[in-house]
Amino acid sequence: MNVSKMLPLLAAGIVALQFTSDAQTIKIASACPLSGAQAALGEMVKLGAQLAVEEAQSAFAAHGIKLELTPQDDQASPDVGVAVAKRMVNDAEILGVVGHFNSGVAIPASEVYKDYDLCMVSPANTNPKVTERRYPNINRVCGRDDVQGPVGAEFAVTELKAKRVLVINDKTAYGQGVAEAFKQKAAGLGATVVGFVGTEEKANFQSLILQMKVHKPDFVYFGGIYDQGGLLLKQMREKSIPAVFMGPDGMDSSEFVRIAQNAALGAYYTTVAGPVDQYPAAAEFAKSFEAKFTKKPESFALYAYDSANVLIAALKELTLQNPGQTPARVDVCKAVRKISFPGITGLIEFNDKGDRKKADYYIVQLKESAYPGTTVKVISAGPPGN
Ligand code: ABU
Repeated sequence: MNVSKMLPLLAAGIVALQFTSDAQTIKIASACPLSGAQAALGEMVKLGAQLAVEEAQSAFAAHGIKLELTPQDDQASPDVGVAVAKRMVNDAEILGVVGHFNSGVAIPASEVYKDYDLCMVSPANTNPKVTERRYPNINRVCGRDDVQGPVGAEFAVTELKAKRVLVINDKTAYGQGVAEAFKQKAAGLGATVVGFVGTEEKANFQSLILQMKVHKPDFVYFGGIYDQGGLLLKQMREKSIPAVFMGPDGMDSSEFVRIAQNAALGAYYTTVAGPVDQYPAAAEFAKSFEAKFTKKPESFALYAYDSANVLIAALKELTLQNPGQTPARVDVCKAVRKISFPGITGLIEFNDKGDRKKADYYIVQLKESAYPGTTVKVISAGPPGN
């Protein structure tokens, strides 16, 4: 049966997709932690990308192309991420990567992608270095930590009146970078930074809590991910540390609230991926996501959906230009870089570094111990220097 005859039947759900052995396959990979302590955030990235790919499959099938998602688990580890990247560049059918989640993984993995012109669109990497290297194949649809950190600091000092600030980080490229950016801005606005501490501790934060008892901060900023941040906050409250708590978008997960429990009440986080209710265009996406996966989409699922759709739009354009030919990876990179795509998170266009021309930054408070919190402020900004 030829493809044009199949389409009405497909639309009616009468036949399953069938491809001859010479059908062209194009794969989009998702690359994020699917196991380990950060798997909850990684799952949102994978599912967002999966929904976008599944929605696009029939359009590609009409041109004899089998579009697939190939989910990869980088375990939030730079070494595993590089190994995954090396494997992916050798699969000629992979023409784009949605990921990674962690900047500390994306930075070394993208050194591999660069040599093979494999296009990466990250829904979540916020460290400036991801795009500051100006690689033509590396892009992000989210904002950057040199804006996110200062946005949090300005809110902390000018609106919450933070005076004595303890800044903690997880010693990763992401956590340390965003904590530095927060610290500099908070100090510039007149707050006293009583300490800047890196920790890889995952279970027992008593030595940090001892420092809080000594230095008496009225504000604690934690640059890192929810698995550490949630537990740190829980243990702070158990030891009656009253300081206001804020973290960056690494806290943007229902797992943060599950781990911190009642201690989450009142905490703040900044995020580059706002709650679903902040995006009117995401209502349909949210319905389809919940119907398909029987769970609500969290913020980074929206950004992964948009990242995948940016790649899909570029691939559609290229396959229409040259029917029957697999697009060259380098052409995918070029098409993505010049895209103007109306995503569910707004218009997506990249500058010459691969940063989104205008990104949104949210300040969210957990007014109840329930995710997502309440958006208290939204700032739209371009990347620094633009
Ligand atoms: N920005 C969310 C945390 C991931 C990262 O950039 O490392």
